[in-house]
Amino acid sequence: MFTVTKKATTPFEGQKPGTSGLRKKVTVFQQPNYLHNFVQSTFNALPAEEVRGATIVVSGDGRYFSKDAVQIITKMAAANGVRRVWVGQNSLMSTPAVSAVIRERIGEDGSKASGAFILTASHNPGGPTEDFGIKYNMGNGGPAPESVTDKIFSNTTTISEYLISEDLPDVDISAVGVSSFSGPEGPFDVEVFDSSVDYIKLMKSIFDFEAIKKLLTSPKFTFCYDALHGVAGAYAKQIFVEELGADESSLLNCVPKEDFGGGHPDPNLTYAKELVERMGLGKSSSNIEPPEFGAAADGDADRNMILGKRFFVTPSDSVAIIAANAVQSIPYFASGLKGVARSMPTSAALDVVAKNLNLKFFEVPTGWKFFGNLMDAGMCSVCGEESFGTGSDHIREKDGIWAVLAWLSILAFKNKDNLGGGDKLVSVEDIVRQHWATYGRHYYTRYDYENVDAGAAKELMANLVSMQSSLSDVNKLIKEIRSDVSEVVAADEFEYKDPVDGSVSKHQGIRYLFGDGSRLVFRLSGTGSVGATIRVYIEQYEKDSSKTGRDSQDALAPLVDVALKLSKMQEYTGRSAPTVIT
Ligand code: VG1
Ligand code: CO
Repeated sequence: MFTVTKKATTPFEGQKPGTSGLRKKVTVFQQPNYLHNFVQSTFNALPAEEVRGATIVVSGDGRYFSKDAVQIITKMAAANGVRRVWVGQNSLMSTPAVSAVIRERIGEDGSKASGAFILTASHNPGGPTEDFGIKYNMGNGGPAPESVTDKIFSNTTTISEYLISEDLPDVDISAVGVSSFSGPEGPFDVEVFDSSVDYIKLMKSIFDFEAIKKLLTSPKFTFCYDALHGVAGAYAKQIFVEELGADESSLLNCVPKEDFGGGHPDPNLTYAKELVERMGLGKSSSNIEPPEFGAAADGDADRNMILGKRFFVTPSDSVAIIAANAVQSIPYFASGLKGVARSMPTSAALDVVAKNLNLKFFEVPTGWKFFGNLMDAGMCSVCGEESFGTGSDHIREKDGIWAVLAWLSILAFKNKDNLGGGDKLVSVEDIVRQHWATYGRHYYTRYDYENVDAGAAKELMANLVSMQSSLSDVNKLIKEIRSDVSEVVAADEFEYKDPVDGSVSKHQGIRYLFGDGSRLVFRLSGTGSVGATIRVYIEQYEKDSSKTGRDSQDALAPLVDVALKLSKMQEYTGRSAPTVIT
């Protein structure tokens, strides 16, 4: 029988969960008691019945330190009276799969999970000198709301002891099966399982796999999926190759690795280099014909990048296009959409679709946790963020593989009559251009300045806020910078009142709104682990269908100029160029 020990500890500074949990360097997490303090603070923030006697999930993207963390959290769960811990084989479970497991999985004895520790730093690099992360998801499958994360943080500042069962043996997480133990309060089980079973079942209940299979096995269609060595690889082979008949050679980097093969597991044009080359968007001019469709995922597989042949789909367009086509193409949505939502910095492409289709529409702060309340209340079916996050109310996280299946469904629907004959396929690019012709185009780009001095970043933001008090001064400045840019008509810091529970979130990004519908948004990232990251979001709407075919960076050049000079980017940060442009 295992025992329970009470260990004395002292608080660590800076354990405040950010946009999506606590993310720090692995070396920070490896300090004695660091992880323990955060886990105990989380247990203490939850209602007793969600800990004592409960079933919780512990898993993640498999990054370095995950295996150690699983053992530590399991021993602490046992000591805190948890009845059962569910672990993905080899500690692997994508963030969307965790959400699905919380919502859908029923254990052999009828048990259901009340929440999950997700071990991931998402799109941040992994390895002994890189990042680790942890976040807690609730019984609805979604990230803990601010009320809970605030309580976790406040607990971390006063913690003096934690509970752990040190004599509970390490569990072999490489093999599927249940290990049963007995403790002072009765039995304690650890069940290791392969979450792809639950996840694939859910995907099959949403999409028409037969229709997608016809597309993927058509000799006219070619496909490529890059997991960037993240956890998506654990699902990709089964879904795309075994279920849907894609060729095995269409999978790139689909073996999950603790350090993501040394790469940056962020699916964008900068970091998904291999895929970008293969899709004909790279610098090398290969004469191999690129595939019709390409996609990539981030470390924990909740993000997606969608590419056509030599064509990039912006995430803001992607969610708008999925929303516009969902009812016809995806069985799950056949009876209509309950509403749609986007994060504030995401372009207004979705707004135009909502207006045209007469759908309820919501604009929420950055981060997935704000979508969950709307979905739980039956107000939102499809949502997305500019940061390569797209999803629906099938779970309460964004879902990278879901987004790929959504796009394949749209392609399958549009091509259902021309897969066999000599007709040309409707391509990803055709779909996007058609969408722009119908709804207009939102030119969009994001500039990221990573790892800048935190003090300088704060000052830059404070200056942008203080300038908002005089728009006439702002407009004078803008006229000096670029006379071809329209006037700022409103400027504020975005504030969100949750329509379901009335909670208010302030300081969610600095906005400058222009007369012609253009927008500049400035935010500090809440997911980095060192220094500060400044994000600048630049958007311009073009309704005239004869002008929607321009190069995006060309079209946005005047606004970019204004954004950088107005914010005095170089003056404050010393940077003459951003780290990443998406
Ligand atoms: C970033 C993105 C945000 C996203 C968050 C989590 O946050 O901007 O849209 O929800 O990452 O994504 P921030 O605060 O750094 O801008 V990730 O894939 O955890 O999965
Ligand atoms: Co992620």
